Amino acid sequence: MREIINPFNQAVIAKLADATPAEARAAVRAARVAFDSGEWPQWTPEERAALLTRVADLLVHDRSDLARWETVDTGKTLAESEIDVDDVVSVFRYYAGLAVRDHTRAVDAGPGVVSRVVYEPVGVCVLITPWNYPLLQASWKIAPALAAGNTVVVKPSEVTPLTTVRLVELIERAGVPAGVVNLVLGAGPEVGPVLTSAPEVDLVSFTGGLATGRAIMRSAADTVKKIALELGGKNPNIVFPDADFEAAVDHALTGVFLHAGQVCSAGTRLIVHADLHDEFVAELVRRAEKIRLGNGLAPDSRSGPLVSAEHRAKVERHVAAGIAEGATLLTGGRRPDAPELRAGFFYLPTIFDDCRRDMSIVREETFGPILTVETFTTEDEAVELGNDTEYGLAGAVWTGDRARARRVASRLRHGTVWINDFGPYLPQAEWGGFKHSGTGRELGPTGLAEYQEAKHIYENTAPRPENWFATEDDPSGPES
Ligand code: TXE
Repeated sequence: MREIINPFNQAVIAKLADATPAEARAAVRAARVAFDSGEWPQWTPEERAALLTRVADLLVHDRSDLARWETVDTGKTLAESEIDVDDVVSVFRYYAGLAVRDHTRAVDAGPGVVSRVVYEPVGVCVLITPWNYPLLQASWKIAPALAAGNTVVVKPSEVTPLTTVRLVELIERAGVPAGVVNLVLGAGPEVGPVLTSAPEVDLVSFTGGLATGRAIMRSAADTVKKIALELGGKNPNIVFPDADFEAAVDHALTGVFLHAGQVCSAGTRLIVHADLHDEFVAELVRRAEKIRLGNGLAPDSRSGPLVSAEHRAKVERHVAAGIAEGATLLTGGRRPDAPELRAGFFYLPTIFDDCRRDMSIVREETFGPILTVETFTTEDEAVELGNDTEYGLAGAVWTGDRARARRVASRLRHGTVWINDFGPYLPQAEWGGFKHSGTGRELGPTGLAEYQEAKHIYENTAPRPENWFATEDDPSGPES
């Protein structure tokens, strides 16, 4: 039995059985059978949409319960967990709407031909999710996969599986046929490769770390699966001197310290104009030192702990590297002293100044409450710094000059760019990364298309021979 720990106090909140490799294979087979010969493929788009809407209604009904579980499992504040549940509801409703839209495209192929492109489900989809936004990430994959008519095998993170277990229960209560949604629990390295290499699987959608993403791509290569990967980021937040100071400071703070920085799109790289640097950074430090860390369930907590002891150890290694490389530690850089936080995996909001782009703390994803500060003087330099990363998930530009904002936004090589904001995403708008941040997109119409195959149906309404291979002595010669 695997013990699931509340990262605030290390209390065991659940015990769950990991799947064996044989059970993981059985889940894949169940999904295959349900796709190939079950009742699910006969469901109309309207019936699938109604299922997703029922799931959304059940989520609304169980909102506070789910939010509580998400908080004790991940450590994030209850307010964040509630927002997560609301977002998950929106995602199910959005894909219920897209499911019933007829995506068939008629192609004009001239007289005597009816040509159509239709969109069909890919088949069996393996959906692997991380520990930072368990419920949200599961919904970004499950909702479009079901909307498109696929069957799925869901593998949540072994660190925070609880709300995914609940979500799968809700989907069953909503009336999904047996075998359509299958849940596999367990450690990634053990059950993961079983799922990602299984010949019966057509697609793998994964959100998690870069190293695991690479391993999954390799593992899925022999069977040429479709792959969608979201692999995090090292996201620049560029601030010009003419930005709205109050708004920019506020968003810079939440952009990096929300959920203790365990956010793939966290604004971990502050790239601030030299003229604004001193005032801006001093204010950030002042506010960072006031962030109330605590139990996610307590209404006055503004940030919880890191998710695990292992993860905090990684953050500590990165901070040590930053100091060794010569970055100036302005605040944080250690665990908090407060006795009531000792049992949790807390780490103080940390700000490093005098950072250079070649430092590991600027280049590698820490996934913790660590902000690095770099400065620039020209627009070109800001863009160059913002793009100087192997990742390309998200970035922001703050300026009062709209023309400049749009210029910079169009030059940043990131999948999402915010202008005078940091963090929002919409179910209707694509989410995903350039470069090593991944391949494919979630959310929006492309988030559905990932789970569809395009099929061209070419119908000749007046067939006649072409006689391409006719010869002079062949009676079926070409017509003159
Ligand atoms: O994630 P993993 P980890 C980053 C972040 C973090 C680092 C490592 O920098 O510090 O990744 O975190 C499953 N085959 N992100 O190790 O391993 C695993 O069980 C198949 C960014 O916790 O990527 C879990 O369900 N699956 C990220 C999922 O992969 C495997 C969010 C993610 O775990 C597997 C989280 C394998 N061989 C961490 N090995 C983001 N993009 O937001 C593991 N898994």
